[in-house]
Amino acid sequence: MFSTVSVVGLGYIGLPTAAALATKGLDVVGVDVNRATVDLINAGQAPFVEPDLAVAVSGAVAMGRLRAATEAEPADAFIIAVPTPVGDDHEPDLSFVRAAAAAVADVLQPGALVVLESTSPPGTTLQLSQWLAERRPDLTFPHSAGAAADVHVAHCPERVLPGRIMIEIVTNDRLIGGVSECCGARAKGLYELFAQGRCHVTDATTAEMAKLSENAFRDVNIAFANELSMICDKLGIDATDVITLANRHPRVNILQPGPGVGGHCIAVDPWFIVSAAGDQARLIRTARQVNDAKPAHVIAEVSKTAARFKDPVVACLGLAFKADVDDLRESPALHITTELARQGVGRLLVVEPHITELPPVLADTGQAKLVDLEAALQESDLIVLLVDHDAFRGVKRTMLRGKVVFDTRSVWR
Ligand code: SAJ
Repeated sequence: MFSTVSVVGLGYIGLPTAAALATKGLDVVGVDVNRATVDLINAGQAPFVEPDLAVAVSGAVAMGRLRAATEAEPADAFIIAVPTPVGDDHEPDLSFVRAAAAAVADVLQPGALVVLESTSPPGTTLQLSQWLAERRPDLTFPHSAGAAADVHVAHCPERVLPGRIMIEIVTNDRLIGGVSECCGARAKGLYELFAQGRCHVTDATTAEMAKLSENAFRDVNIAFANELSMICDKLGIDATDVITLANRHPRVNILQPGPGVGGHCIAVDPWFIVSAAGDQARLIRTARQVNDAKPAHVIAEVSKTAARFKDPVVACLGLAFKADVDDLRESPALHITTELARQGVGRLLVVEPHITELPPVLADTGQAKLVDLEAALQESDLIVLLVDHDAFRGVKRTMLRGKVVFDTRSVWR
């Protein structure tokens, strides 16, 4: 039985999960180190843009089912949803998981369940169990005590798509990896309280690897599309035509090339596999390299063309890592725009409907100005479409007349 659940980490995964549990009548305490996030949530507001999240948070807070705090408190179950980034060397950085483990360990009581939702390298959930045990020698844990353990530990990787989180958090199937069989069964009981998809139970390392495989699969497929687009640029033919025609085959489904792969998931998680099995993960590593090389290709193409103009005005449309989100993390669009500004290719007019001021990395170049779409279209010589936001799809083609257009997302065809 679960009546209180603590969600550690109130970001893109933790907060929607907390809201989903609270909506089902559980008492949820969200824990975050960021005081501003905690204050906003307690005021019934969501600290980032995600469809339907704001209403879920304000409803859950108003009903008294959800509150936030900066310190962990005892609960029947803990869900850890903290970042698992990679360092500059592409090695996993588990420091946030370790800090969350310490915070949870200090308030653990016998009978509690601890679930790791953060996408993690193989072996992390077992490691989590060990970290908890090191801090709580008075309790037993499943990596050593198995079914008899005082505390249950499991992995349940998040699998929701930014932009559709509130729908997918309920409808997606879940993978549940128990450190022991009874840990898996217990975690399944928790997720079945709000998940309508099936909960598939396995061991912790298999669940970790299955989640990483999902994102590596997508990364490899996007890399194929991006590589094709660079080949087509060299051959002077249109990659979108090539892909559209190839996709008329019943067993071919090539994804969309873009300015590169961004976000905190697909651009990161495949490195966990490379780190765990570098000699074997050759295709996965190469795909990462191909996708990481795409922004430089776009920058080179735009700079080459801009050099033909005297004092060109360049409109960069979109900074987010993908359509219709405000998330700039690991965004190729932001990287490309910043690099164009640093290289001084011209006066940059930046349009990003989901933000109100330029991020410091771009503002600090002193070369870019945030403007609205209409101004950018009117004043620019070159237009670089970097994100397929809905707001850009409706642009009248007459507005593009006489301009040089780089449509990296094939929106205006
Ligand atoms: N992209 C392309 N071409 C495409 C598809 C995507 O260039 O055809 C780019 C996007 O613009 C973006 C990046 O790839 O920069 C990733 O976007 P995405 O929409 O493919 O995925 P994410 O990172 O938003 O979410 C993924 C999802 N995983 C899979 O679809 C296998 C999601 O279900 C995961 O929960 C999420 O990673 C995660 O948190 O791991």
